[in-house]
Amino acid sequence: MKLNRSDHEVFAIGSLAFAFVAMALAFAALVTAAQSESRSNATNKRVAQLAASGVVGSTAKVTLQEFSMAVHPGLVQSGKVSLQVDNVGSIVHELVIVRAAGVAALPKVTKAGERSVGAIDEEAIAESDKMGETGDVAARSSVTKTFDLPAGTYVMFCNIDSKNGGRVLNHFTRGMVATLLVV
Ligand SMILES: [Cu+2]
Repeated sequence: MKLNRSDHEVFAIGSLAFAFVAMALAFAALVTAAQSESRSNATNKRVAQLAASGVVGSTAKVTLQEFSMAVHPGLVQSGKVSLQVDNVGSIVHELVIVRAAGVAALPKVTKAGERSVGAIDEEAIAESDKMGETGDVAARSSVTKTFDLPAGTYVMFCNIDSKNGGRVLNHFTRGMVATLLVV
């Protein structure tokens, strides 16, 4: 088939778009595979290659609001990791980052006391797994903070308790949690 110039261009743009989509899908699949708690050797090898490729950056954006936490991208390079934490909500939030296999692995408060039931029991987390926190991030404001993160899986959460008409409402229990993979 003989292609005229515009056909060539359409074909080229089409292949480029296809290559980009394929790359994005492969990347997403690898992130999912890498986040599973038991990685295969093949996945470990691909994660190592990806980490060495320079494709993975060392910054991520985290968006906080009532009541969710979203991180983009969810995969960063180990070492100094800079998190831009944007509170787009209308109340104060925070970001606490700890090393953990997953959300289920974190200790939870089982008896009402200083923290409400279901909140993360931060006092029960090993000091060596606590990577740091932003402190309070005011409504509609941003805080950028750098954390020193070796390769591993990290869970980020907001553990603030809000008083809501006499009831205590813990932000983690309402869904303010996200996972960050560091390779
Ligand atoms: Cu919060």
